[in-house]
Amino acid sequence: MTSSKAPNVSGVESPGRRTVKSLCGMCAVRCPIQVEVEDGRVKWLQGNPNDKAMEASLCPKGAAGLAMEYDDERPQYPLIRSGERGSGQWRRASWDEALDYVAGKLKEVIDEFGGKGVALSDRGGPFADLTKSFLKALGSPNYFNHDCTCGRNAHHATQSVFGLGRTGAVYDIKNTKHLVLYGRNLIESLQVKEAKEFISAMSSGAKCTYIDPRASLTAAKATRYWQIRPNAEYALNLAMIHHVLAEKLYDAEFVERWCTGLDELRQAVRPYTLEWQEAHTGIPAREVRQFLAEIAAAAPRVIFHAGWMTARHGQSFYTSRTSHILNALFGAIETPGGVCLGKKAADAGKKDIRKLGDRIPKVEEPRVDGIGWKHKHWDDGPGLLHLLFPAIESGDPYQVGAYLIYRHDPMTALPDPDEQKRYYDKLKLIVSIDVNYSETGWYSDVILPECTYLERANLIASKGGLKPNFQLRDQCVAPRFDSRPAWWIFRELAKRLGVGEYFDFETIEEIWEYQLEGTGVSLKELREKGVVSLAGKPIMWDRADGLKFKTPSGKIEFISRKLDEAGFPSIAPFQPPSELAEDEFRLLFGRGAAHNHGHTMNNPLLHELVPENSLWLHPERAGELGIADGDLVEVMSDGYSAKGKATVTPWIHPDAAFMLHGFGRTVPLQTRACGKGMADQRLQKGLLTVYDPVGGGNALTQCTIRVRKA
Ligand SMILES: Nc1nc2c(c(=O)[nH]1)N[C@H]1C(S)=C(S)[C@@H](COP(=O)(O)OP(=O)(O)OC[C@H]3O[C@@H](n4cnc5c(=O)[nH]c(N)nc54)[C@H](O)[C@@H]3O)O[C@H]1N2
Ligand SMILES: Nc1nc2c(c(=O)[nH]1)N[C@H]1C(S)=C(S)[C@@H](COP(=O)(O)OP(=O)(O)OC[C@H]3O[C@@H](n4cnc5c(=O)[nH]c(N)nc54)[C@H](O)[C@@H]3O)O[C@H]1N2
Ligand code: SF4
Ligand SMILES: [Mo]
Repeated sequence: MTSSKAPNVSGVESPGRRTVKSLCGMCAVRCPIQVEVEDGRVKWLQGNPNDKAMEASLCPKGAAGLAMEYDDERPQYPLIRSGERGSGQWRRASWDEALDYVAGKLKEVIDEFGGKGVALSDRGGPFADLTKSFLKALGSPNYFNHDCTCGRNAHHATQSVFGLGRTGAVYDIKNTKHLVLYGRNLIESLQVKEAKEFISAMSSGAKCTYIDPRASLTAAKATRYWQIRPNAEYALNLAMIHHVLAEKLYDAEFVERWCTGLDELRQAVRPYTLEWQEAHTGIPAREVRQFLAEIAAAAPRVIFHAGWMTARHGQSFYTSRTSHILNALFGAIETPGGVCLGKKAADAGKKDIRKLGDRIPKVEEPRVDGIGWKHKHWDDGPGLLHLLFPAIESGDPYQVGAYLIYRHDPMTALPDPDEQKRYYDKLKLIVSIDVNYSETGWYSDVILPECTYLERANLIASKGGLKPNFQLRDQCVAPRFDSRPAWWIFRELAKRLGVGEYFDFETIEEIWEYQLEGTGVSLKELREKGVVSLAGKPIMWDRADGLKFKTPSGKIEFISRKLDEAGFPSIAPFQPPSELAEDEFRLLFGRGAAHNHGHTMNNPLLHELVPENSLWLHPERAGELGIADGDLVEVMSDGYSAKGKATVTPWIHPDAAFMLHGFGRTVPLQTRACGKGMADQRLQKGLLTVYDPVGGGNALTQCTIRVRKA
């Protein structure tokens, strides 16, 4: 078996100029891009001009793709650990050697525990057919992704109301009259198209109410900002629903036609008046009353954003759930400027792409995290990664021995990396497939370097929305180092494990042809355009008779039968956040426009823009501690502390402290980022297995800290 040469897409090494349509890979939004290549080098990156909403632009991270590509501080060849885990001692390996090593260990695990003893997590998204198929071929149900620390609560909440996943609720921001955001920081935690739509709506006179304990740049663009007490917005939503029902501000016709459970909803929110919420949220009742009058006047062109990430506490699920109930009460469903229902290829009358997994027999084994059998109210797709850890420790319901990590960094993305290590130490094999040195990669047994997004091609992506489409990430240049694309890596492992028949593709073009068969879309067109839309215009269903909800009742469920069956209330009583001791702060976190999670901190350009994070503190609280703006502070949580600068500002709630996520890197080979700033996930001590019991997502904002001047 020879694996000495990277499997380049044909033509990629030809001299001269080429223009390639592809997808950005600097974050998981995957904006359509156009790449100018000259003599095998990337010269210019911009948004795909065919995509009108992109207007050829990129965000700062997208533009810094060039700096990432030509940076040498990334893994350049396979590495096998030669010292203790985490010791930073590695030896260089050839691909054959590294793959033989990984396959050998996987075989041992499979012989001992069966295929189900192999778990894998990745970044999810439209390319996950590859990793899911790999596991399926091994007979493992244990596919996980990042989502337990991202959108899971909002996902499950959206399912409980509409029967659709989180991304099945499509916000028509461009045409809205009033957008309500609960910490959804559209301007900084951005997707290029969405940020542009927001600015365009605001310049056409739309209003935005932004609710967040700290004022982000989105607050600066909003027409109203409420500095809400952290983790209390569910109280606000309950009271708003109460008021909307009591004052009959809702769209009775829409609710009568499409919603179930109105009477029970009315009953459930009876105790929660606008005055009641004031004590919990700090938002004056009269302001909420005025706000709801504005919303009622603008309805149905209004959006209560159910969140992507936002606050992550024990009742996040109910916050998202009640936001969608508010959307439904105002009739803001499947209407311009409201929340539209996502469509798939079939809704455009087209055949979707074929999956690699279609050819592989179904796995009958139960998931190790209990989802689908023990926990039936959760979607079994990517499960909940935090539930893998206790199973690794207890061997209940069965033993997992190997963990493959592809485009994921759990020691940055999940709380308390030190606690994670305890679990990892029970595994026989940990492999990281990454383009960077991740925190988890550094603690693993083998690092397999993937080619960067500019150096590789991916499977074709099928994307839902109002205009479902197919998208292609094409290869722009040959890899600079001894790295390989994921499809090749998993194929090579599959071959070594005796399931190569399911991955019998020599080139990515063969995979693309397989995927496109019968769809009516040609590879030629896809490569020319980068994105091929399956519908001429946005598909909107008829609100009189054509809406489709995949709930048990076929309607919008204010009261969910599925939740009932699982023993959870559809509208739970509000639980105030735990009391803070006098010297405690609730640690909040979020993103800035210049970085993506923890993997751009070492990018030469982005590092220059934002080299470290700081701790936001309210002047009153900072004053009590003798801390002035710019002072060095020590931030402490149970048994862990970090040092960084203080930003003293009234734009943060006095109960809270805030920092950007992703800093405080520890891998010494990332010389720019190593040791700079503070790592929020390391401060989240003891929270690895603390989660919202109904939504399933990690309760990250339940973290409390103490601060002193350093
Ligand atoms: N404390 C705290 N925890 C959080 C968050 C937070 O704000 N605070 N945010 C949460 C959210 S919203 C999310 S989505 C998750 C994100 O968590 P992750 O998905 O883990 O985050 P990323 O840094 O995007 O990517 C993970 C890894 O993918 C690698 N990578 C990037 N591009 C490629 C590529 O092309 N190929 C390969 N093979 N690897 C690549 C990166 O180098 C990085 O090591 O974290 C969550 N966890
Ligand atoms: N530049 C950039 N853009 C990104 C990403 C990135 O890494 N960088 N990541 C992408 C990903 S994976 C995701 S999930 C999205 C996340 O996008 P968002 O959901 O917008 O999430 P965050 O940036 O984490 O912002 C969270 C905000 O919630 C606020 N918050 C904290 N507690 C509360 C509370 O109790 N109530 C309210 N109302 N607000 C609260 C915080 O103060 C913070 O401002 O961003 C995406 N876009
Ligand atoms: S939002 Fe920025 S980094 Fe993310 S895909 Fe789009 S251009 Fe790239
Ligand atoms: Mo996320």
